[in-house]
Amino acid sequence: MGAAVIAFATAQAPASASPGQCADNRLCAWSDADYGGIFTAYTASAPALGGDNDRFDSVWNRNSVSWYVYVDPNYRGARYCVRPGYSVSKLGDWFGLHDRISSVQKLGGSSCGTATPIGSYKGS
Ligand SMILES: [Ca+2]
Repeated sequence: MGAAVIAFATAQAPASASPGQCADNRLCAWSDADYGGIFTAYTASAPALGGDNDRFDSVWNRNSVSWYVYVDPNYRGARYCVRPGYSVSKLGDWFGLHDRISSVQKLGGSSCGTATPIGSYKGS
């Protein structure tokens, strides 16, 4: 085995930046791209999003497990996976998901299973 040490920076987002709204152990979502607009954070699965239905355009997963996002309520319809520490700054750039997410599901581990991962690593 190599002796490489992988170190992850854990820099906090600037206090003035919208991503700073997102606390640890949450799936955070915003109504606008680049973590702007109306902010909502989830600590558990939600089969329906109420007033946030079909509203999100950016998300950030600050959990150690993956979350699925679905385009229909009750964990139905097209399903995509946001891995631990990953974010999507503009859901419209990923399978046209702008204003389409209708349920979110917290998984038991980091694996995405057969679901398509979306986003890029932002840090957790
Ligand atoms: Ca939808």
